[in-house]
Amino acid sequence: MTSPRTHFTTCNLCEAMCGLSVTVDGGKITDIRGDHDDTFSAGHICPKALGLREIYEDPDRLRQPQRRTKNGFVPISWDEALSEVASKLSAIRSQYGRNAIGIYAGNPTVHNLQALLGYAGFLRAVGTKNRFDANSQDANPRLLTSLLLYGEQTVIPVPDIDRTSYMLMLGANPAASGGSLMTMGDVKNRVRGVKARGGKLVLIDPRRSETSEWASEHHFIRPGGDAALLLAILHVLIAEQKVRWADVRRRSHGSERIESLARDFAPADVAPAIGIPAETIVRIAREFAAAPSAVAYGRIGVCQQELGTTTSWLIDVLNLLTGNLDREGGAMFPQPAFDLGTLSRKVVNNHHGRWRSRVRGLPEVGGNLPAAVMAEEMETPGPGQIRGFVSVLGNPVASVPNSARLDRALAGLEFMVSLDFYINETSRHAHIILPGSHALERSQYDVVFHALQVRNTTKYSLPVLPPAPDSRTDWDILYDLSMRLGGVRVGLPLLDKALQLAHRVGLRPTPDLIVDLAVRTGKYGDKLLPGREGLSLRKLKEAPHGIDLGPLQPCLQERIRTQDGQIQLAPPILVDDVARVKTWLTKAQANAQQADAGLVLIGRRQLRTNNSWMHNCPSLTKGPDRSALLMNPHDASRLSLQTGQHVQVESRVGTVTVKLSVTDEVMPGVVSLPHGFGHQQAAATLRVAGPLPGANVNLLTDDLVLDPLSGTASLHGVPVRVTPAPTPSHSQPASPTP
Ligand SMILES: Nc1nc2c(c(=O)[nH]1)N[C@H]1C(S)=C(S)[C@@H](COP(=O)(O)OP(=O)(O)OC[C@H]3O[C@@H](n4cnc5c(=O)[nH]c(N)nc54)[C@H](O)[C@@H]3O)O[C@H]1N2
Ligand SMILES: Nc1nc2c(c(=O)[nH]1)N[C@H]1C(S)=C(S)[C@@H](COP(=O)(O)OP(=O)(O)OC[C@H]3O[C@@H](n4cnc5c(=O)[nH]c(N)nc54)[C@H](O)[C@@H]3O)O[C@H]1N2
Ligand code: SF4
Ligand SMILES: [Mo]
Repeated sequence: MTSPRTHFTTCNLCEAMCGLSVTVDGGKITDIRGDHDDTFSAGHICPKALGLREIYEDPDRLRQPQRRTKNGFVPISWDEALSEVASKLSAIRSQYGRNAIGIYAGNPTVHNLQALLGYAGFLRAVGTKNRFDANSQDANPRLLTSLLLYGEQTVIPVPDIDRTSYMLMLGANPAASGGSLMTMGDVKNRVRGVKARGGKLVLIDPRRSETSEWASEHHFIRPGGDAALLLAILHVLIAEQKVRWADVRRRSHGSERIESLARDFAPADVAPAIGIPAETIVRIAREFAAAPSAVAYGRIGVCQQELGTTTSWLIDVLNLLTGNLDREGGAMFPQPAFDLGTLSRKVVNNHHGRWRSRVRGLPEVGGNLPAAVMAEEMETPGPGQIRGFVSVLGNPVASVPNSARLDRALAGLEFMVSLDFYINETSRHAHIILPGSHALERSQYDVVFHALQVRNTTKYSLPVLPPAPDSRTDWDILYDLSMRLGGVRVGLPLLDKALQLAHRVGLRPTPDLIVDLAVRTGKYGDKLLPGREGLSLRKLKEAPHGIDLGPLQPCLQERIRTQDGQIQLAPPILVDDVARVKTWLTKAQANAQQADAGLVLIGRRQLRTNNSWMHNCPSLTKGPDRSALLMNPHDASRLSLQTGQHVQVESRVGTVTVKLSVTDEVMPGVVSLPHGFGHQQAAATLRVAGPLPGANVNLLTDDLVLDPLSGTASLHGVPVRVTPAPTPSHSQPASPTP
C-alpha cells in the first residue's frame, strides 16, 4: 500500500508558468490542480494542465526509440538508435560538409530545461549554418528589435501589467494564449486587473477575441495595419508636442529621424486603410500620453506579418517617446536569477545577417535562418543542400508556411531523425525517432520564461514522477549525440577536454548542475562563496512554491549592451523599412475603396489547443467542433454562404475544405482559421487527434511571403478565396507548387 503524495511543479505547456500541485498515488497521477501557494501564479491554471496527465497515460506516446521500416515503425534499443543517428549524420557531414545537416528546434525546446540546455551543446557539436527554430514563425521581430535597439536579443521589455494605468495591446490574446513574452502566472487576474484598478486596456485585433471581454475597448484593425497605426499615434504625439525630446535624447540616439518619419502618417490618411477612425487614433494617442503610466505591447498578431520587425520597433518607440520605457507601469526589463543573456552571448549568437540562406539569401537572426526556407534548402541541388535533418521537439509540417511543400521535401531526405514522443505529421518522415521522457519525470527550471516575467521570481521543481524504466530525458539524448558527433564545445579548451574524458568514464554534467552554477553566479546568487547569503539550487529546492524577488525595477542601464550604453532608436534598416509601410498603406487605401476587395485569412489560438500537438488529449478535444472558418455576415451574404456549410478556402499555395461559421466576431474582409488542426495524415498513430475535423492552416500560408528583415513568416493577412465546397470532407492535399 502506498499513500498519495502531493508534489509542486510548474506547468511547462505555455509561457504563463502556472504553479501546479500534482498528487501521485501508486505511480499514477490522481490529481492536478493550481498551487494556491505559488508565489507567482496564486492557483491559476487552465484546462491544458490536465493534459499533462493525459499525455503521461497516452498509449500513443512513445516510450522507446523507433525505426521506420517498410511495415511501419518498430521499437529498437537506445544504443542502436543513438549509434545509427550519430553514424548517419557523421557520414552526411563527411561527404557533403556540415551545412548538409539541417536542424529545426521547435517551440517546446524552450519550455524544457533538459532540451534547451542539450540543444545549445548539440548545435555547437554539429556546427551547421542551416539552423532553424520556431522564432521565425513567432518572436524574431521582437528579438531583432531588441538586438538593434539594446544590443542584445534577450533584453526584452515586458509590460508592467500589475502597475500600469493604460495598456495598448496589439495582436495578442492572453485570455486564450496565457500571455506571451509577458509571463504572467495569474493570467486572468493580472489582465483584468488593469481595468479593475480604474485603468484602461485597449485591444487592437481583427477579431473580437476572448481578451476583449477583459478589455475596456476593442477596435478592429485591417491585418497588417499596426505599423501605420503606431506611426499615426506618433504623428499626433509629435504634432501636439507631447514628447519630452530632451529626455528622449538623453537616453537614445536617432530621435530626430522619428520626427520626420511620423510626419507622413496623419490619422486622417491612415484611418480608412486600417479601419480605425481618425478621431479614435487621436484619442488613443492623447490618452496614452496623459496616463500616469502607459504601455504598448504587441505579440504574434504583429510579429507574424510582413511588417513584423518595424511594428515591434514602433511599439518600443512609442513607449520611449512617452517616457514609459524602463519605468514603473510601463515597459520594463526583468532581472532573472538565471540570466539568459549569458547564454545568449556565448551560445545563441547575438547577431543578424552574418550569413544568409543559400537559395533565397535571407539573413540569419541570432544564428537561425527562417524556417520558411527549409523546404527549398532541401529541394535545391548544389553545395550546402540539406540532406540530413534533425527535428528537435518540433512539428514543422504542421507549423511552417506552405507545409505541403515541406512535407514533400522531408520525404526526399537521405536521413532524418525526430526527437519527439509522438509519431505525427513530421516525425512520420523520420528514419529514427528518439522520444524524450515526460515533463513530470524531469526537473524543471524555466530559463527562458523567468526572463520574460511581469514580476521577478524564481522557481525550481524536482521531478514529480520517477523516470520510467529505460527512459532518457531530452538532455540525455542530445548530450549523448553531441559527444558522438565530436563533443560539446563550451569554447574553453580545458573544460571541453575534461567533458570528453568524463564522458568516456560515463560521467556527464546535469542540467541541474548548470542551473546551480548559473543561479549562484547570477544577480541574486551566493557567488559560489560558502557562507555567503544568496541563491543556489539548494535554496531553490527549499522553496517548492518559488521565491519572490520583487516587482520589476528600472534597470536598462545595467542590461543594455550597445557600445555606448545608449538606445539606438533609429537603426537604418528600420528607418528604411518605413517605405514598406507606405507601400502597404497605398495598397490598403486602394482596397478600402473597393466593396469587393477580397478576403484575407488570419489565425487564432484557443484555450484548449497547444500549437500543433495536444489534440491527442481527450479532455481538450471533447465538446463542440472548434475548427471552423469564421467569416463576417457582410461577406457571407455577399458570397451567399451560411453557417454549417462546408467551404473551400484557396490561397496561392493550397486549398482546404472546412466548415463555415458566420459571426461578427471577425471584421468584414477577414476570415479566421485556428492553428494546430488537421491531423489526418497521422491518424494511425494519433488516434484521438486523427479523426477530428479541421484542416492544417499552413496548407494555405505562403512560404514566399515574410518579413524580409527577420524572416518571420506572414501567417496572418494571407489573401484567400472562399467558395462553397462540392462535398463535405476534412481537407484536401494542397495543389502542387514550386
Ligand atoms: N498558421 C500558423 N502557424 C503557426 C502559428 C500560428 O499562429 N499560425 N504559430 C507559430 C508559433 S508561435 C510557434 S511557436 C510554432 C510552433 O510549432 P513547432 O515549433 O513545430 O512546435 P509544436 O507545434 O509545439 O510541436 C512540438 C512537437 O514537440 C513534441 N513535444 C512536445 N513536448 C515534448 C517534450 O517534452 N519532449 C519531446 N521529445 N517532444 C515533445 C510534440 O509531440 C510536437 O511534435 O508554430 C508556428 N506556426
Ligand atoms: N492555448 C494556447 N496557448 C498558447 C499557444 C497555443 O497554441 N494555445 N501557443 C503558445 C505560443 S507558441 C505563443 S507564441 C503564444 C502566442 O500568444 P498570443 O500572441 O497572445 O496568441 P494569439 O492568441 O495567437 O493572439 C494573436 C492575436 O493577433 C490577432 N491578429 C492577427 N493578425 C493581426 C494583425 O495584423 N494585427 C493585430 N493587431 N492583430 C492581429 C489574432 O486575431 C489573435 O487574436 O501563445 C502561447 N500559448
Ligand atoms: S495557462 Fe499555460 S502554464 Fe498555466 S496551466 Fe494553462 S497551459 Fe499550463
Ligand atoms: Mo510560439
